[in-house]
Amino acid sequence: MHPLAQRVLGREMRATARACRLVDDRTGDYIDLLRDLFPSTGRAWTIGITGVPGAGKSTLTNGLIAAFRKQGKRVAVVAVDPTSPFSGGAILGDRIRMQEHFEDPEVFIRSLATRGTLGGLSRSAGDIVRVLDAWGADVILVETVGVGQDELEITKTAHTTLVVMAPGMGDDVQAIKAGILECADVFAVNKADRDGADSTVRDLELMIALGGEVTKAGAHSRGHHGAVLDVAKQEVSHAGGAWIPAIVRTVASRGEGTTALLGHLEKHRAWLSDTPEGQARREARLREAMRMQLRESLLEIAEHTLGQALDEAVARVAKKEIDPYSAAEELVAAFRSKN
Ligand SMILES: Nc1nc2c(ncn2[C@@H]2O[C@H](COP(=O)(O)OP(=O)(O)OP(=O)(O)O)[C@@H](O)[C@H]2O)c(=O)[nH]1
Ligand SMILES: [Mg+2]
Repeated sequence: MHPLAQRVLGREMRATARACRLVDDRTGDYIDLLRDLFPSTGRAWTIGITGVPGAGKSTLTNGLIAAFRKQGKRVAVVAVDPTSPFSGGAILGDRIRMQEHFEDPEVFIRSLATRGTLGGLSRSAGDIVRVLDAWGADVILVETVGVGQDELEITKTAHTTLVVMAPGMGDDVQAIKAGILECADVFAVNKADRDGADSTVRDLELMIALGGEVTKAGAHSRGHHGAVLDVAKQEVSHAGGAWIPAIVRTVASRGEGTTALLGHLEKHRAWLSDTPEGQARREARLREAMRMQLRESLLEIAEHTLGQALDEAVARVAKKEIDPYSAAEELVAAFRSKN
């Protein structure tokens, strides 16, 4: 067994931090480490927390940590900052907001910097979640900044997804609704102490009511993501066992609404484990994670196998000697012949 794996399973904080770093950097024998940890995973409940910048995700996360700690649960937090690993701003802010929990040996907080590759961020996040699962976390909160494609990918690997909104962001609701509907299980309308919370709640209610239509349109335009969307469509149209996203008003800075929020998150967790629809959703998400892993692995193998040929193809396309479609076909043929 990987020496670090043993120590992660022994719940050593320092070793777990090192394991996370190894996995985040993807250096050395990190795959061996993940392989050894895998049998001890599957126990943790992963909650993805996403939403527009400044909506109050970290403040809410902080409240949730406290609530889970009260229940005696071990909590891990992964703060994903897809902007820049060097800006440090958001992460520093998160650290300040969560610092009361830094001394708690039952709380593990880890920031994750982005890596350049497409899908790299979500894969790293998924792998780190597995490390923390093996460490013995009961709950893993994954906070991502923003609502871009990367964040949606990350939330797809979570069991339960919380989307944090704040008043006065109506236009953002419009802009992100297709993506959000696919993944939101619970909405927190935070900063409910401010004007406009009611109208944000109404926007969301309307969006959920129209959900079937929106999701259908989404499924049409993004047919290749079929598996996940089909499940989403079912949830919306089969009212019986369907999960209808809950909306909770919160004032995170005063800890208001946290209990109600926790209640809805727990309901969703029960739905996942106790209903056929919930189980189908879990499977769809596992499949999505598998596809992500496969995509990266295949690309890595292909790049390795093709080596020079890939660069040559790029050069030929640049010189317009060949179109990119034919070049890709040639590369696939070359790859096939070598395997
Ligand atoms: N009035 C009010 N302010 C709040 C509330 N919740 C959080 N804030 C404030 O809003 C600001 C942003 O909160 P964060 O928790 O950092 O928000 P975030 O979504 O994590 O922000 P990023 O990670 O930068 O995207 C902070 O100054 C909070 O104190 C609330 O319920 N009401
Ligand atoms: Mg934050």
